[in-house]
Amino acid sequence: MSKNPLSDNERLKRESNLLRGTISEDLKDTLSGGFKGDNFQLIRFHGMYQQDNRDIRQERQKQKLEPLHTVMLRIRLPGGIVTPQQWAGIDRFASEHTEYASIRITNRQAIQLHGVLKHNIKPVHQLLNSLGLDARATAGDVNRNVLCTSNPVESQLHQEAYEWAKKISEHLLPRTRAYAEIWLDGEKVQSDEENEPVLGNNYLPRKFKTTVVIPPQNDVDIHANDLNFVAIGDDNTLTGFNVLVGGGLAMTHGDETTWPRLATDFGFVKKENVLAVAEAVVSVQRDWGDRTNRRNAKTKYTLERVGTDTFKREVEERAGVKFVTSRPFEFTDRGDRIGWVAGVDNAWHLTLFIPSGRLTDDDSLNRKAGIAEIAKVHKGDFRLTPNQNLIIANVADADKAAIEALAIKYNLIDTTVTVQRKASMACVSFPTCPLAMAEAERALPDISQQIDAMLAKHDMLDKSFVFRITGCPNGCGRAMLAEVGLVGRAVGRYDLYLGGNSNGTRIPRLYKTNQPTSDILSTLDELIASWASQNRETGFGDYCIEAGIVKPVVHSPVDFHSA
Ligand code: SRM
Ligand code: SF4
Repeated sequence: MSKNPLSDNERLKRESNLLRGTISEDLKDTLSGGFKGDNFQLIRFHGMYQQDNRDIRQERQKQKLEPLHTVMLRIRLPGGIVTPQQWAGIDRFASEHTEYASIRITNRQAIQLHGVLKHNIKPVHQLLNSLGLDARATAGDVNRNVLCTSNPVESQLHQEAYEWAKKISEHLLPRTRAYAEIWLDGEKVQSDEENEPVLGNNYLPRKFKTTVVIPPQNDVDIHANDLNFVAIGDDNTLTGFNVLVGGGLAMTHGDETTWPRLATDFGFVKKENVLAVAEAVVSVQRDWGDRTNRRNAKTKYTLERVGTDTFKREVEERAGVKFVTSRPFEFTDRGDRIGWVAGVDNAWHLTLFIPSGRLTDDDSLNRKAGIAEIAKVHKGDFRLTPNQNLIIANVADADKAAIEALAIKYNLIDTTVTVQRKASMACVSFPTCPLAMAEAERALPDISQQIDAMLAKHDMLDKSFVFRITGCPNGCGRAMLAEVGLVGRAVGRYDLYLGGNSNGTRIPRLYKTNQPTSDILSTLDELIASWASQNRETGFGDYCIEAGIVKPVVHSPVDFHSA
């Protein structure tokens, strides 16, 4: 383990009195809209990030005004399931009490509310509590929202897999009463009466991400995650899970000690061992992760430093479980099936394409109002997908026509959206993300249109490739698992990565760096032309490898940064 001093985040976690800090006192300070000192970071463990609108930052600076501080609040939704009543409550709050009046579906099946003013923070936590929801551990150095393959349509395994996602989420939550005390006026407890048996009183070295996935779908993008449970069934009965550890996508421009990494296969475990294995993986990372350098603190770096066999043996020892050889499985797809599908249980499910997961009534489309109207009559539930879309799930035959009429009325069904647009994703980026270097969500519509035009030119509109833009190398848009990925460098400039594959099991390689958007599009135009003329039946990412345009990344810690 490194002899370097611990990072300052370690001090603040240690001194935080199990995540309380002085947040309650800070809330009373109405002179500033922001949080002071350690509280700025500590509120993340309670599911919030302090932000300001970057579009108006300079203007406020000129006027000698403090940035207009608000928080972005992320709601915890394991497996992305929300009831219509919960949706209605969230929608009302977003409309009446947030700066942007939007609901943002994230690519980890959560909901983000941007622009919550300080005096509205406590009320929103209380509202969530009254709806049976919370924002616990959706940010900070803890296990985040647990993903589960969202599509209930194709698999008998879904309900049980979803129950496991919920159980894992609950099991790995912080146990501190800080959240209840600060936001819900819960009874105060002496923190020395409390402990964090799983996460440890200093919490984890870095964020930690977990999924439950049902092949052949890889909608959750397992290789972006620290810990993955791949559901294995016999005769439609769940028997257990293959476990894959140590995926992650973030990197830092110019720092070759950082890289995206695919998760490593540890083997199969029976379903009754899931919580023990989850706890053991978390606890090994808790104890062995690097707490001196946050850039190298995630599980992927711990695995490479100590060796995957050593890490795996320690997990077996702590869990009291032996991994056996993984059961065969195959991923064939990551996208959502937009439109109506009858599920295995004969209920109907309508998947709506929501551009970048953004629901707002600020445009003429009124999609946010549309979902609110559907919530008033819908008797099933809503499911958020890791592709930032929304499923109106479990609709009875008799209710189908009414739901569809509302979806059409509020522009939620758009038959002109191309397959390529559906396979494209962007992170939030400007104006709310403080780390953004280039546009992503706001740039995607225009870039997508131009890519569609290129495909049309070559009579390829029925083809698509996974295309993703991320506003900085933190990689929230999962460009590092795209067939074509753009990673922001500066406003209007990106690195272009090529050669990932359609099912998300290969990391793409840098092809051109720091290019203006127009040059990236010209390059893509040429590449699509050669794909169309030479081998249009091969996926574009595979074509880039086969044609020698880029070499495949085989083991990224070793070869990601080589030419
Ligand atoms: Fe992310 C930080 C948005 C998925 C890697 N991410 C951020 C913050 C909170 C910026 C900040 O720290 O102040 C962004 C807020 C922007 C805003 O205004 O809303 C942000 N990340 C998002 C979301 C909303 C992107 C989206 O368009 O859907 C996703 C929220 C997921 C959720 O519900 O929890 C989101 N972030 C991801 C993913 C993809 C994934 O997990 O599947 C990644 C890459 C996978 C990984 O973790 O390796 C990702 N986000 C990061 C990182 C880099 C972490 C690292 O290992 O270094 C940061 C910065 C950090 O943690 O220091 C970050
Ligand atoms: Fe912000 Fe960067 Fe994440 Fe995009 S990738 S949301 S710009 S941190």
